[in-house]
Amino acid sequence: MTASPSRPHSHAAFARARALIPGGVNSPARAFGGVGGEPIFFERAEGQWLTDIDGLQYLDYIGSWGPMILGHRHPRVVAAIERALSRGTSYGAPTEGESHLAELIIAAVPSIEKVRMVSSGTEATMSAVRLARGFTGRHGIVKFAGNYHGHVDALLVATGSSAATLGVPDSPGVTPGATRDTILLDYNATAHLEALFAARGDEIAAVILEPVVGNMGLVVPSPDFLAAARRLTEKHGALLVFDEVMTGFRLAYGGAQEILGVTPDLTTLGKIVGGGLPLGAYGGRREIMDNVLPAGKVFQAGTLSGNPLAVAAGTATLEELRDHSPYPLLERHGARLESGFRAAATAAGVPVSVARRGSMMTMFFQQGEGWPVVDWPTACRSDTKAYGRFFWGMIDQGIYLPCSQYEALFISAAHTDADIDATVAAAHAALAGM
Ligand code: KE4
Repeated sequence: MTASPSRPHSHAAFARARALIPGGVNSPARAFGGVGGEPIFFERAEGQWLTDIDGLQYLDYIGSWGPMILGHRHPRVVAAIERALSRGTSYGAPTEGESHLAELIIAAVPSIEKVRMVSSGTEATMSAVRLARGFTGRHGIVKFAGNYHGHVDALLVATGSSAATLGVPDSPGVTPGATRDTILLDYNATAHLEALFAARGDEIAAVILEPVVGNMGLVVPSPDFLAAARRLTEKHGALLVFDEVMTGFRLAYGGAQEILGVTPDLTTLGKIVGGGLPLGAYGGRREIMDNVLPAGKVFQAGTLSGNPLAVAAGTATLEELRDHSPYPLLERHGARLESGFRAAATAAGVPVSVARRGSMMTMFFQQGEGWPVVDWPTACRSDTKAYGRFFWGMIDQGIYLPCSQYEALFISAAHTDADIDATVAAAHAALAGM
């Protein structure tokens, strides 16, 4: 099933966009490459609902790839943006709102004593890597296959084998020089991480990882993996960087680090922290952050960093999350959706493995050899075509899931018990038809 027959306006819009914008989209994740067919164009959203340009409505389980934890157009967020808008849009000068948002972030995230705001998650991770290298005077950056940290040259490296390998550029235009100092391991490969540090610990500036992975589908860390990363970086004078662009304020108000009990040296944030407007951030211990220009010498800058509208949206979102914690509700919804999807797959005789943390979940279409999914090699064993059939089966019932097997779905605080029940019923129908 593709978008065009039942969505003529999206079909026409996509044809127009393709002539103007590479692939017709401003981010490849939206292109439906992982599920086939044409992307659907949307024109409005409210709460847990999306409306496309053909007037069709969908329960939204992408939430703009994470930011919309409160649902779309939350009244408190809309009002905050409108108040900020009435005073202007961008000054290129400091505002007190930025300090207020900084105070909220510092109060929430265990590892952050000082924070710098930027305009995207990519800017946050790029800046954190530069800062780690500037602070330690070292070059080596360790990353993990299946962990995505935005389109930073040094972190755009192929998913390598489970042994420590020198990063190989993953995209034309990323030069060998850009990834020469990038070391790639498999996620949860604790023994390999220990061996790497034993051999090259004094070369390593930082280890960067998703403390709960969303970008190969949902993969949780094994208990010893994060503990080893924390112990080894401490022992060898490297920094531990948690990329919480996706998990920050998502898994808990203090992010994954609050629930996992491991405190990194630096944390990167994005998505929810901007409340759906362009805002990212990176922060950590004062002694590290005070190396960032103009306090220190590590360069980083941005015309729209700390933009007043984005700061207003982020501040309202964090205050709402702090004042009315949605996390128990999100956990209840997640548990019901997980058990419902498992039951639907069992009833249909479709082999799947389901991974979930809070309101982030992935149903991998595979079982047996690759089960459970613990790293990129096991995630790669998924039947992406089967996922594509499931995706379209759900779309045809008005359920908008991530358009890739290698993404996590997101439940919002706007979703209701009835929405979860309807989604499970749709999964039964979609899987039965596979
Ligand atoms: P942005 O530059 O897209 O704001 O953030 C990059 C980024 C960094 N770190 C993590 C853990 C992330 O998940 C992301 C971005 N996530 C993808 C979805 N998996 C964004 C969707 C897209 O690229 O359009």
